[in-house]
Amino acid sequence: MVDTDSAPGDPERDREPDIAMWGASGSGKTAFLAALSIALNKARDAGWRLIGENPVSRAELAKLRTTLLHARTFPAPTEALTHYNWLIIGPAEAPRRRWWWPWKTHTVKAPKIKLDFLDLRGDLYAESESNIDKKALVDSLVKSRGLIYMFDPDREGRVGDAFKHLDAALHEVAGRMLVDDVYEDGKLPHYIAVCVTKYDDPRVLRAAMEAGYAERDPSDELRIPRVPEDRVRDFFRLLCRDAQDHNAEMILDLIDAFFHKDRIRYFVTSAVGLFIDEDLGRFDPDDSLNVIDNPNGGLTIRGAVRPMNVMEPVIWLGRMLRPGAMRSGRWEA
Ligand SMILES: Nc1nc2c(ncn2[C@@H]2O[C@H](COP(=O)(O)OP(=O)(O)O)[C@@H](O)[C@H]2O)c(=O)[nH]1
Ligand SMILES: [Mg+2]
Repeated sequence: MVDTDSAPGDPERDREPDIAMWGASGSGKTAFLAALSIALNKARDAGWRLIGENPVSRAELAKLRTTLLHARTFPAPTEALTHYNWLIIGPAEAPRRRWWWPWKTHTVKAPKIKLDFLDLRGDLYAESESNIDKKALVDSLVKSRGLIYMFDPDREGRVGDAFKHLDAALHEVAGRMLVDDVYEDGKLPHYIAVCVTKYDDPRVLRAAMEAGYAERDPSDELRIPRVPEDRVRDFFRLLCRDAQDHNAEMILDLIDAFFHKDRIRYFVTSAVGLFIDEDLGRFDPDDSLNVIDNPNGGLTIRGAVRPMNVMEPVIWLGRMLRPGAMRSGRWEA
């Protein structure tokens, strides 16, 4: 039920909801954030906005958006450990009346969620980040209550180190949070959105289509193949199975071991979305690539940027972490 009457000693009471993002370098974190502001802008009616809390974060947000929308390419790999503080502001609810004060309406504040994003050095596929970077990352995970965990199936197919990274990070966080008796059930208190990135990448899309995970909704004008919500976890398992590292299959077990089952959700995401030929007006499986190689050795985005499931994980976490939200992990309308 509604969690407004948590016990006075409850460590979760009155805390500011805070989301941290994490994933191997090159897994698509920066691109995801660039796409997040675009996705939130496109869906204005949903009423959620992303803003920078300080001048540096604001400037970076504008830069990321411009790179994707106007330069039509991906943000450059991060040079140094950078800490961004962004705020996601949700729609204010309708004013409420209280029974003991029925003549006065009580304005319900717009939900605010901190998005604490630590962009680690982006020297792609670096073997290990420095100790300072690691400490900052673990600090940010410990402080947060919502996690966005990025899993890049393409990288897993080649490098295969997601299990090693996840295992190490979760043990560090658990070592800091679970040794005393605050969380008596032995699980971390976070909600976690596990995001499979780069769905538009032909290897990922093909895997989804060939294994029958991608379905086209006849009511969707663009006929974009999507993995239905209730099958994403199984699709994730398939990708882990196909990974370079056989341990990858244990990623699901690892997540289950550390988090409450009803606080885990899986999403299939893409920062740029699939290519849609505007003349044809719908998805064509033989022409779905939205990125092409450019002469500078980078990638150019071909068509419109249509972020896929970029806003959804963040809003889900926002709703779950909102003071008074249902703690069951169920999507609350
Ligand atoms: N096809 C495709 N490639 C992506 C996507 N997101 C990221 N990438 C690629 O992955 C690279 C690394 O992404 P980046 O966001 O910098 O990763 P980070 O190190 O986790 O911040 C980018 O330069 C792109 O080439 C996506 O949604 N689709
Ligand atoms: Mg980055």
